[in-house]
Amino acid sequence: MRTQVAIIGAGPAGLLLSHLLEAEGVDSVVVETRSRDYVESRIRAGILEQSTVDLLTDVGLGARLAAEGDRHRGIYLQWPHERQHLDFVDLIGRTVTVYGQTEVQKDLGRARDAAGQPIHYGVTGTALHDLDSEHPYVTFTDAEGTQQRLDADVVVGCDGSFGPSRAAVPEAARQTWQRAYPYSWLGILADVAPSTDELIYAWHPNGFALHSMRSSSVSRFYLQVPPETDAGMWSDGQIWDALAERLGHGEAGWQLTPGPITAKSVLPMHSFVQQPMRYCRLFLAGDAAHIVPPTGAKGLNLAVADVALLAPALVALLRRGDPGPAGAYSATALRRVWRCTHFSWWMTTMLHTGGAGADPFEAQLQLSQLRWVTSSEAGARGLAENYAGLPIGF
Ligand code: RFL
Ligand code: PHB
Repeated sequence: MRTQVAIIGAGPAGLLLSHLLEAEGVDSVVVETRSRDYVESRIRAGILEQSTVDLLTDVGLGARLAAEGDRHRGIYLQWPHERQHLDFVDLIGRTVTVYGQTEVQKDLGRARDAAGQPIHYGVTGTALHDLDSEHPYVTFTDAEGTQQRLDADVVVGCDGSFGPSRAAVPEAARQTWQRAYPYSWLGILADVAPSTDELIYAWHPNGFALHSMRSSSVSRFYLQVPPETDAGMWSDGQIWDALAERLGHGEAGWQLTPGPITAKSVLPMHSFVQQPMRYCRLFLAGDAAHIVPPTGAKGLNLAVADVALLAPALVALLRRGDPGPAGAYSATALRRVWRCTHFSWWMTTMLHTGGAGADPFEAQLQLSQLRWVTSSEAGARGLAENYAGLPIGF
């Protein structure tokens, strides 16, 4: 097989890249280890920045998003006896939209179907070759068990944190940074109407809690738990009790409504950046190059921002023979990556508490910071600008 762009991974980064390239007349082939059902049902992010919504809309992927997405003006930040609303529209004139990654993934899948896009699901043994030559290629075994070779002008690693692309950059040519956080999130999905109109991020001495949602009848919640937690250790009753305690803010008139839990999982929290995001004929985009803890809701948005920058760069390279934008891709993308890495780290460390052995000094600093970002216009604007999104190309 031969294509212009070999894309590894059919997550949001890989499928959106293939969509953007096709609109500009550049062909691509996508290879993916999982099944289509699996990638379209895996529950992950839920919040789209305005720039993500604008981009998806501009490229013809906005119809269902406009009909079913729920636009929010802001978020609540809370700590015991206080719940404060930050109104992003008043602060910076931007909104965020609740629309699950599962839905983005389905919209992208349908658009690729309509375009007759070749996507190889269920492949094994993906390997990258000759990236430092003019003729890179990818090999894999397809779902029928046949060995395949895909020749391309460039290879793009959109294969998330467990794929082979990031390690295909020779060690001497890459630099990585990482931070593991001493807690995880227990996430649940419940068939119950949200008990809030907008997301609640709660600081609590027992640990952070987040009330999010997917629709008017489906709620999403997260609880800070110790890193070695097994989701099975928490009964449904214990989860609802912990959520009610941490999300309650001591005011009469607010109650958390529990409901049937339909999914339960634990996700570790870490930060990771690898640079550069280009090595010869290999480009990295999305989680393949960087991971953020989910507290700032940045992971999916950052993957979209990478690809929004990479697609025109590849079009310039492959259609016009102009290497300029592709040469600038890594440095430009990394500016936003580091901004979001900082913001996600900052939200995470402001909101998570130490549990047993907690440092009482640190807790006071966190509470002081929370009071400042909710009472100072300058503080609130800084958070709003980072959360609701910097413009594409920042
Ligand atoms: P993805 O979505 O991980 O897609 C990468 C794809 O590459 C495939 N792949 C391979 N394909 C071929 N050959 C191989 N050898 C391959 N190895 C892997 C994978 O099967 C997969 O389909 O990366 P992408 O496209 O960069 O998109 C990034 C986002 O998915 C990610 O940033 C967010 O979902 C992060 N994230 C969350 N972000 C939030 O903002 N809020 C959340 O609540 C949230 N929850 C999560 C998350 C990420 C999770 N992961 C990665 C474990 C929950 C989880 C569990
Ligand atoms: C989610 O709805 O899954 C979600 C929302 C906001 C976050 C993280 C996850 O910061």
